[in-house]
Amino acid sequence: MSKRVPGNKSNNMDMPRSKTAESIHEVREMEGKKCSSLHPGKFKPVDQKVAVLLGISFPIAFLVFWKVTLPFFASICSLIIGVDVVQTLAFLQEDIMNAMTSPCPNWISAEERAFIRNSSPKQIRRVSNLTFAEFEQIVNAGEPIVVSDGMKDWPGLGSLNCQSFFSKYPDAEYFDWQGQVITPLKDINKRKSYKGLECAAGYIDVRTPTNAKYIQDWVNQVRAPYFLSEDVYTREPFANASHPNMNFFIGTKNTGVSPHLDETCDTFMTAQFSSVKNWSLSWPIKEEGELRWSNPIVFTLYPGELLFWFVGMRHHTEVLEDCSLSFSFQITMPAPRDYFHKLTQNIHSVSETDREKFFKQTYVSNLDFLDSCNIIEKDGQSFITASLEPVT
Ligand SMILES: O=C(O)CCC(=O)C(=O)O
Repeated sequence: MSKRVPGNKSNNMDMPRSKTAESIHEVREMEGKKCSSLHPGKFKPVDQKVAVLLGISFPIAFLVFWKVTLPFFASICSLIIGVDVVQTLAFLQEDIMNAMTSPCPNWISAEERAFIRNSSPKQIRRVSNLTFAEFEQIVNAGEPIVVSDGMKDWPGLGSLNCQSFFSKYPDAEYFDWQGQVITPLKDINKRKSYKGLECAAGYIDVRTPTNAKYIQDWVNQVRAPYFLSEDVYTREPFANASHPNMNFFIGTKNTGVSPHLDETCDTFMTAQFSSVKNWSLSWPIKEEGELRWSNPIVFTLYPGELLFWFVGMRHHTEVLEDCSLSFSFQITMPAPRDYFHKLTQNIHSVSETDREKFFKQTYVSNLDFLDSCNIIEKDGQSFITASLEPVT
């Protein structure tokens, strides 16, 4: 006798058709009992319409919760527990949302974004055909400035961009902020967890032993700005051609550098070679007896432009498209005299506790770094510098 196995096709062949259908129905009903606790005894496959309805309504419900319910409760809470707590929660909400929607690590917090959004109505001054006397006057006042024709005679302008830079200097060492690793440029597309140049943002320090062999080549790509009397970034005794005070920044779209302050006395000159970048700059001001950061001026820097900014200035950058390549130089001459005097006066007019609180907003580690800066005269020129020692 052959053994009958339920569900075996050959065993059901000789059954009447309606009986087979009945058995299948029974088996399905059994299966339904096993796996559905919502409707014990009855299994109904989910209706397609219901599935579509659920698929649409869930995101809508989430959106309503995120955009309406949560803000509504936030405003109720602000009345009960105070605006600061609610503001912190709102920043947290924005940080979570950014972390969920961006492929790159969050390089700027919601709180810092809010600081930048609250920008000054003042526009940055853009100049061209500048003379040294005009430049000296602008620097003296510490007014950040863009010189739109600043790189007009620079050999690297038009030919240097991220791709040409990567292929020309394959073993140059690049420090990637997201991964916190040093990578040779030829491997920039092979960074762990990223496809191609995705989220790449970092810098090249020209003075590492591997990079130093390219210094002369890099110096050859640039010129002393036409409105300066001489080459201020390779000028003795504060720098020289083999130790120029320069660094390179590389960044892809939507990456950037969060607001920070460089603890140095020098003036910065940034030269934009490729792509466009948004910048913000702010500086310490005193209002109603309190030290605070001025509302930032926000502007875009385009290829071929030079930007000058000064000691004590808090800044952030964000790449707007493709891949940005820029060089930053630290220069000491001419000195931002009036600006520096006002700055130190403001900083020292408040208590040490207040000064500490103020600088901590921007992660300054050496609270007294400004005390090491001096303005000196040499060969009929004024310099701002932390040291008289030649750079060796
Ligand atoms: O150029 C940039 O993107 C950042 C520059 C910067 O933060 C710096 O030089 O300190």
